[in-house]
This record gives sequence, C-alpha cells and structure tokens, in this order.
Amino acid sequence: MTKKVLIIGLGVTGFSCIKFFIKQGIIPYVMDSRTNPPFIKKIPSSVKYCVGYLNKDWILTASLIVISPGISLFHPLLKDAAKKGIKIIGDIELFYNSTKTPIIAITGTNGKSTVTNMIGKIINNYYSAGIGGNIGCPVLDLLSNFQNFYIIELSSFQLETVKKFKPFISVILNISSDHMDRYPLGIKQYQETKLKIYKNSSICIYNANDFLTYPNNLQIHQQYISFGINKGKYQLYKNQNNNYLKINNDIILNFNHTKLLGTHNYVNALAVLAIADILHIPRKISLKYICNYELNNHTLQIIHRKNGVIWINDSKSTNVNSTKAALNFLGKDKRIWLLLGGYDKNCEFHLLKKYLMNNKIHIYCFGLASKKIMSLYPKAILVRTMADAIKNISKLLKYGDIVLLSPACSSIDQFKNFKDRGIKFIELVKQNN
Ligand code: UMA
Repeated sequence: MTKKVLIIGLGVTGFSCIKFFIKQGIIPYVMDSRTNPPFIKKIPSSVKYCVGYLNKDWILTASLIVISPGISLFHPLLKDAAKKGIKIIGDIELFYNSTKTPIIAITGTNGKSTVTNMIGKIINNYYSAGIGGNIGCPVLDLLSNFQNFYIIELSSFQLETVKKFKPFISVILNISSDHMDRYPLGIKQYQETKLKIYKNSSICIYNANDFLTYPNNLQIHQQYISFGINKGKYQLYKNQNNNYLKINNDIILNFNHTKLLGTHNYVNALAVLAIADILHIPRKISLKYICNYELNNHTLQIIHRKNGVIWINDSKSTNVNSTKAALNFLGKDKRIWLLLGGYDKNCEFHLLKKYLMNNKIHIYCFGLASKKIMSLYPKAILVRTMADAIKNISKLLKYGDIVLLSPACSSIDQFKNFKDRGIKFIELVKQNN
C-alpha cells in the first residue's frame, strides 16, 4: 500500500511540510479547517487539498498525519486516528529525524524569543546556527543550510507532538498559566507538555525559582544545570539597587550597566550564559553580547516620548505573567495607563489583582476578554478598540505618566498577530500625539 501522508494546517508550518515531502518525492494530502488559509494559493498543483473543514475520511485513511501547531493533538478526529494506530507527528519530529546537527531547544511561558535571539547572536559570532521554530521560521525551512547548531524556540503546541526528539541542550525558562483554552485539564497538562522537552535531552537547564520547570524523571545520563534569583548555578544576585550576575559565588557583571531592562530579562540572560558556557564560547564574547543586547521590538519597547509622557509597546505580552513582569519593572510610583485585553485564552486575570488595585493604574480594556476584565476590575474603562483607548487616553495625560500596551492576551480577535497589534499601536500613538 502506498504511504498516504496527510498534512493538517496551511499556515507557515503546513507549507514548509509540503515542500519537505515533495523534496523527498512524496506528494502529500493537505487540509485546513479554515476556508481561506494563508498558503492556499501556494499549494503546488500536484497536491490534493481540502479546506473549510477537517475531512474525516482523509484523516482515518492516512498512514502518517503531520499536524501544524495550531491544531490540537486532542482534537476528537485525531484521537480516533491515534486509536486506529495512525502515527501523528509535527514538524519538530520530522526536523529532528532529518538532521544530525545538535539542537538547542528553548521553551517557557515567557522570554523564549528573547533567549533564542540572544543565544543566537552569541553563537553566530563564534559558530554558525540556524534559528527557528515558534519564533517564526518553521524548522524544516532551516534544513537547507549547513549549520553547527540549530537553536529552536518551542511552544507547548509544538511539544505536544514530539516523540523521539532529542535536543542536545533543552531549556525551560518558566511555566505559568497560559493557553488554558487548549489544556482543559489545567496547568498540570500544560506543564507536562512543556516537560517533554527534557525527555531525551543530554543537558537540561531549569529555573531554580520555578518548581514547575524542574525535570521530573531524573536520568543518570543527563546533566542538569539551574539558574535563578539568589538560587541555582547561574544566579541573579540582588543587592540594594544592583542586580549582579553571579556564578559559583563569583560576581561576573552588574546588569544595571547593560542595556537589558527588568528582572525577567536579567534572569533570561542567566539561561543564555548557561547555554553559551556549555558550548565553550569564551565568556568575554558572551558577556559582550549580553551587555549590548537590545530587546526585541514589541517587548517593553519605548516607542514615543512627548511632554514628559512615555509610551511603551509591550504587545508581545500575550499572557498574564508577562504583563506582571512589565508592571513589576515599571514599579508603583508612576501613573500608568494600561491597555489590556484581546482574545481570552482562559486567562487568569485575577492574578493581576495585586498590581491593578493600585490607584495609580488606569485600565482601558478592549477585545473579547474585556467582559471578563470588567467583571474583575469594575473601575476599568471599556472601549471597543485599542484605537479608541489611545484617543481617550491622549486627552488625559500629564507630565510623568506612562502609557503601556501590555495586553495579557492574544491578539487574534482584532489583529493578525502580536506584531501587527504592536505596529498599529505605534502608528496610532504617533497619529494622536
Ligand atoms: N488553524 C485552524 N485550522 C487548521 C489549522 C490552523 O483554524 O486546520 C488555526 C490555528 O488554530 C491557529 C492558526 O490557524 O489559530 C495558525 O495555526 P498554524 O498551525 O497554521 O500556524 P502556523 O502559521 O504554521 O504558525 C505556527 C505557530 N502558530 C501557532 O502555534 C498558532 C507560530 O507561532 C510559529 O511561529 C510558526 O508555526 C513557525 O514555527 C505563533 C504563535 O502564536 C507566533 N505561537 C503561540 C504562542 O507563541 O503563544 C504558541
């Protein structure tokens, strides 16, 4: 019987899978439940496709199903396929099976793109590294160029389908409630998915302050390295107003003298240095990059200053914890106008209570999550869109105020993605001020 490969999803991942199989002489079948998925116009004419629904017959007669991260492994039709013994994997497993190059895999609820980028910059100065995964470039598209290492950012969605995947180094930066719409059994189910990254890894790096990131099945052949605030091998040592990087009791650097902003980013840098040290990259090089690293766009990015008011784009904040990190970083003294809301992934907005009860914080909420936010924070102001919020706020600002877009939600109800939301924010702020 000929092997029938079925790819589900016609986004960037699905399209990279189509190219991958065709290169190997296999013509896959493709489907997407969306009526007009992004890559529909790019499907080669030899490939049969079905859009607008998930085709049960195709699923149950496939010999291999490759699902995109946006499709849950727990979808009832996929559960039926699994029961029938049909193998279901994702692009990460295909990628692993196609390369012998060591893989550095990074996950966590927050900070994974920052760490992936930061370590990418360091490694590329000394060796060569291909960078991809959840950060944007689908992993299969990395295979065409020779590299010394691959650095891949992994989401829990991508980890759902890994089986034999064996990274050389794996990192979990932190775990807190996110994507609860995808994990009906709660944070434990989300945590278990994230922990799959360690399973076959030679070296596991975990956060000493976050027990959810601790490897659960300790293996004799694995090495474990920790980082954390005043804890772990790589430490952030806080003393008065200083934030030191300390390794094995030696103070190496004062983070206050770097371009990094915020405790969470100092902690991210600890994980970065742990990876760089494993790869024997001279500390001088690693520290130079850490000191000069400027944060990605859409993460605590100051986009406008006028009349003593600072406008900050933190659109990358798609969950409650990253909004917490932003508010922690800004402190309690300034008046903050906070733009909150978007698509609700079953977010636990009550966890922001400690911050949002501060009278100096004015909340403007919009999007699908706004009802839930209003019920928890009745003093919040409900607006239809982010644009309305900016218009209203612009009239009320005083010298010293901060306006912060840190929505704690996904953007997909009103924007294409978090980048689109951030870009629109920047445009609107400039138009209105
Ligand atoms: N979808 C359907 N029906 C389908 C297939 C997909 O409705 O049949 C929906 C999904 O639910 C999702 C959207 O379409 O809302 C996109 O899904 P996809 O799997 O086609 O996504 P890709 O375009 O392949 O992009 C994916 C990652 N997207 C997701 O995990 C949702 C991208 O991460 C990643 O950069 C890319 O692969 C390359 O690896 C984005 C993301 O939002 C940035 N990730 C989540 C996050 O960071 O929180 C996990």
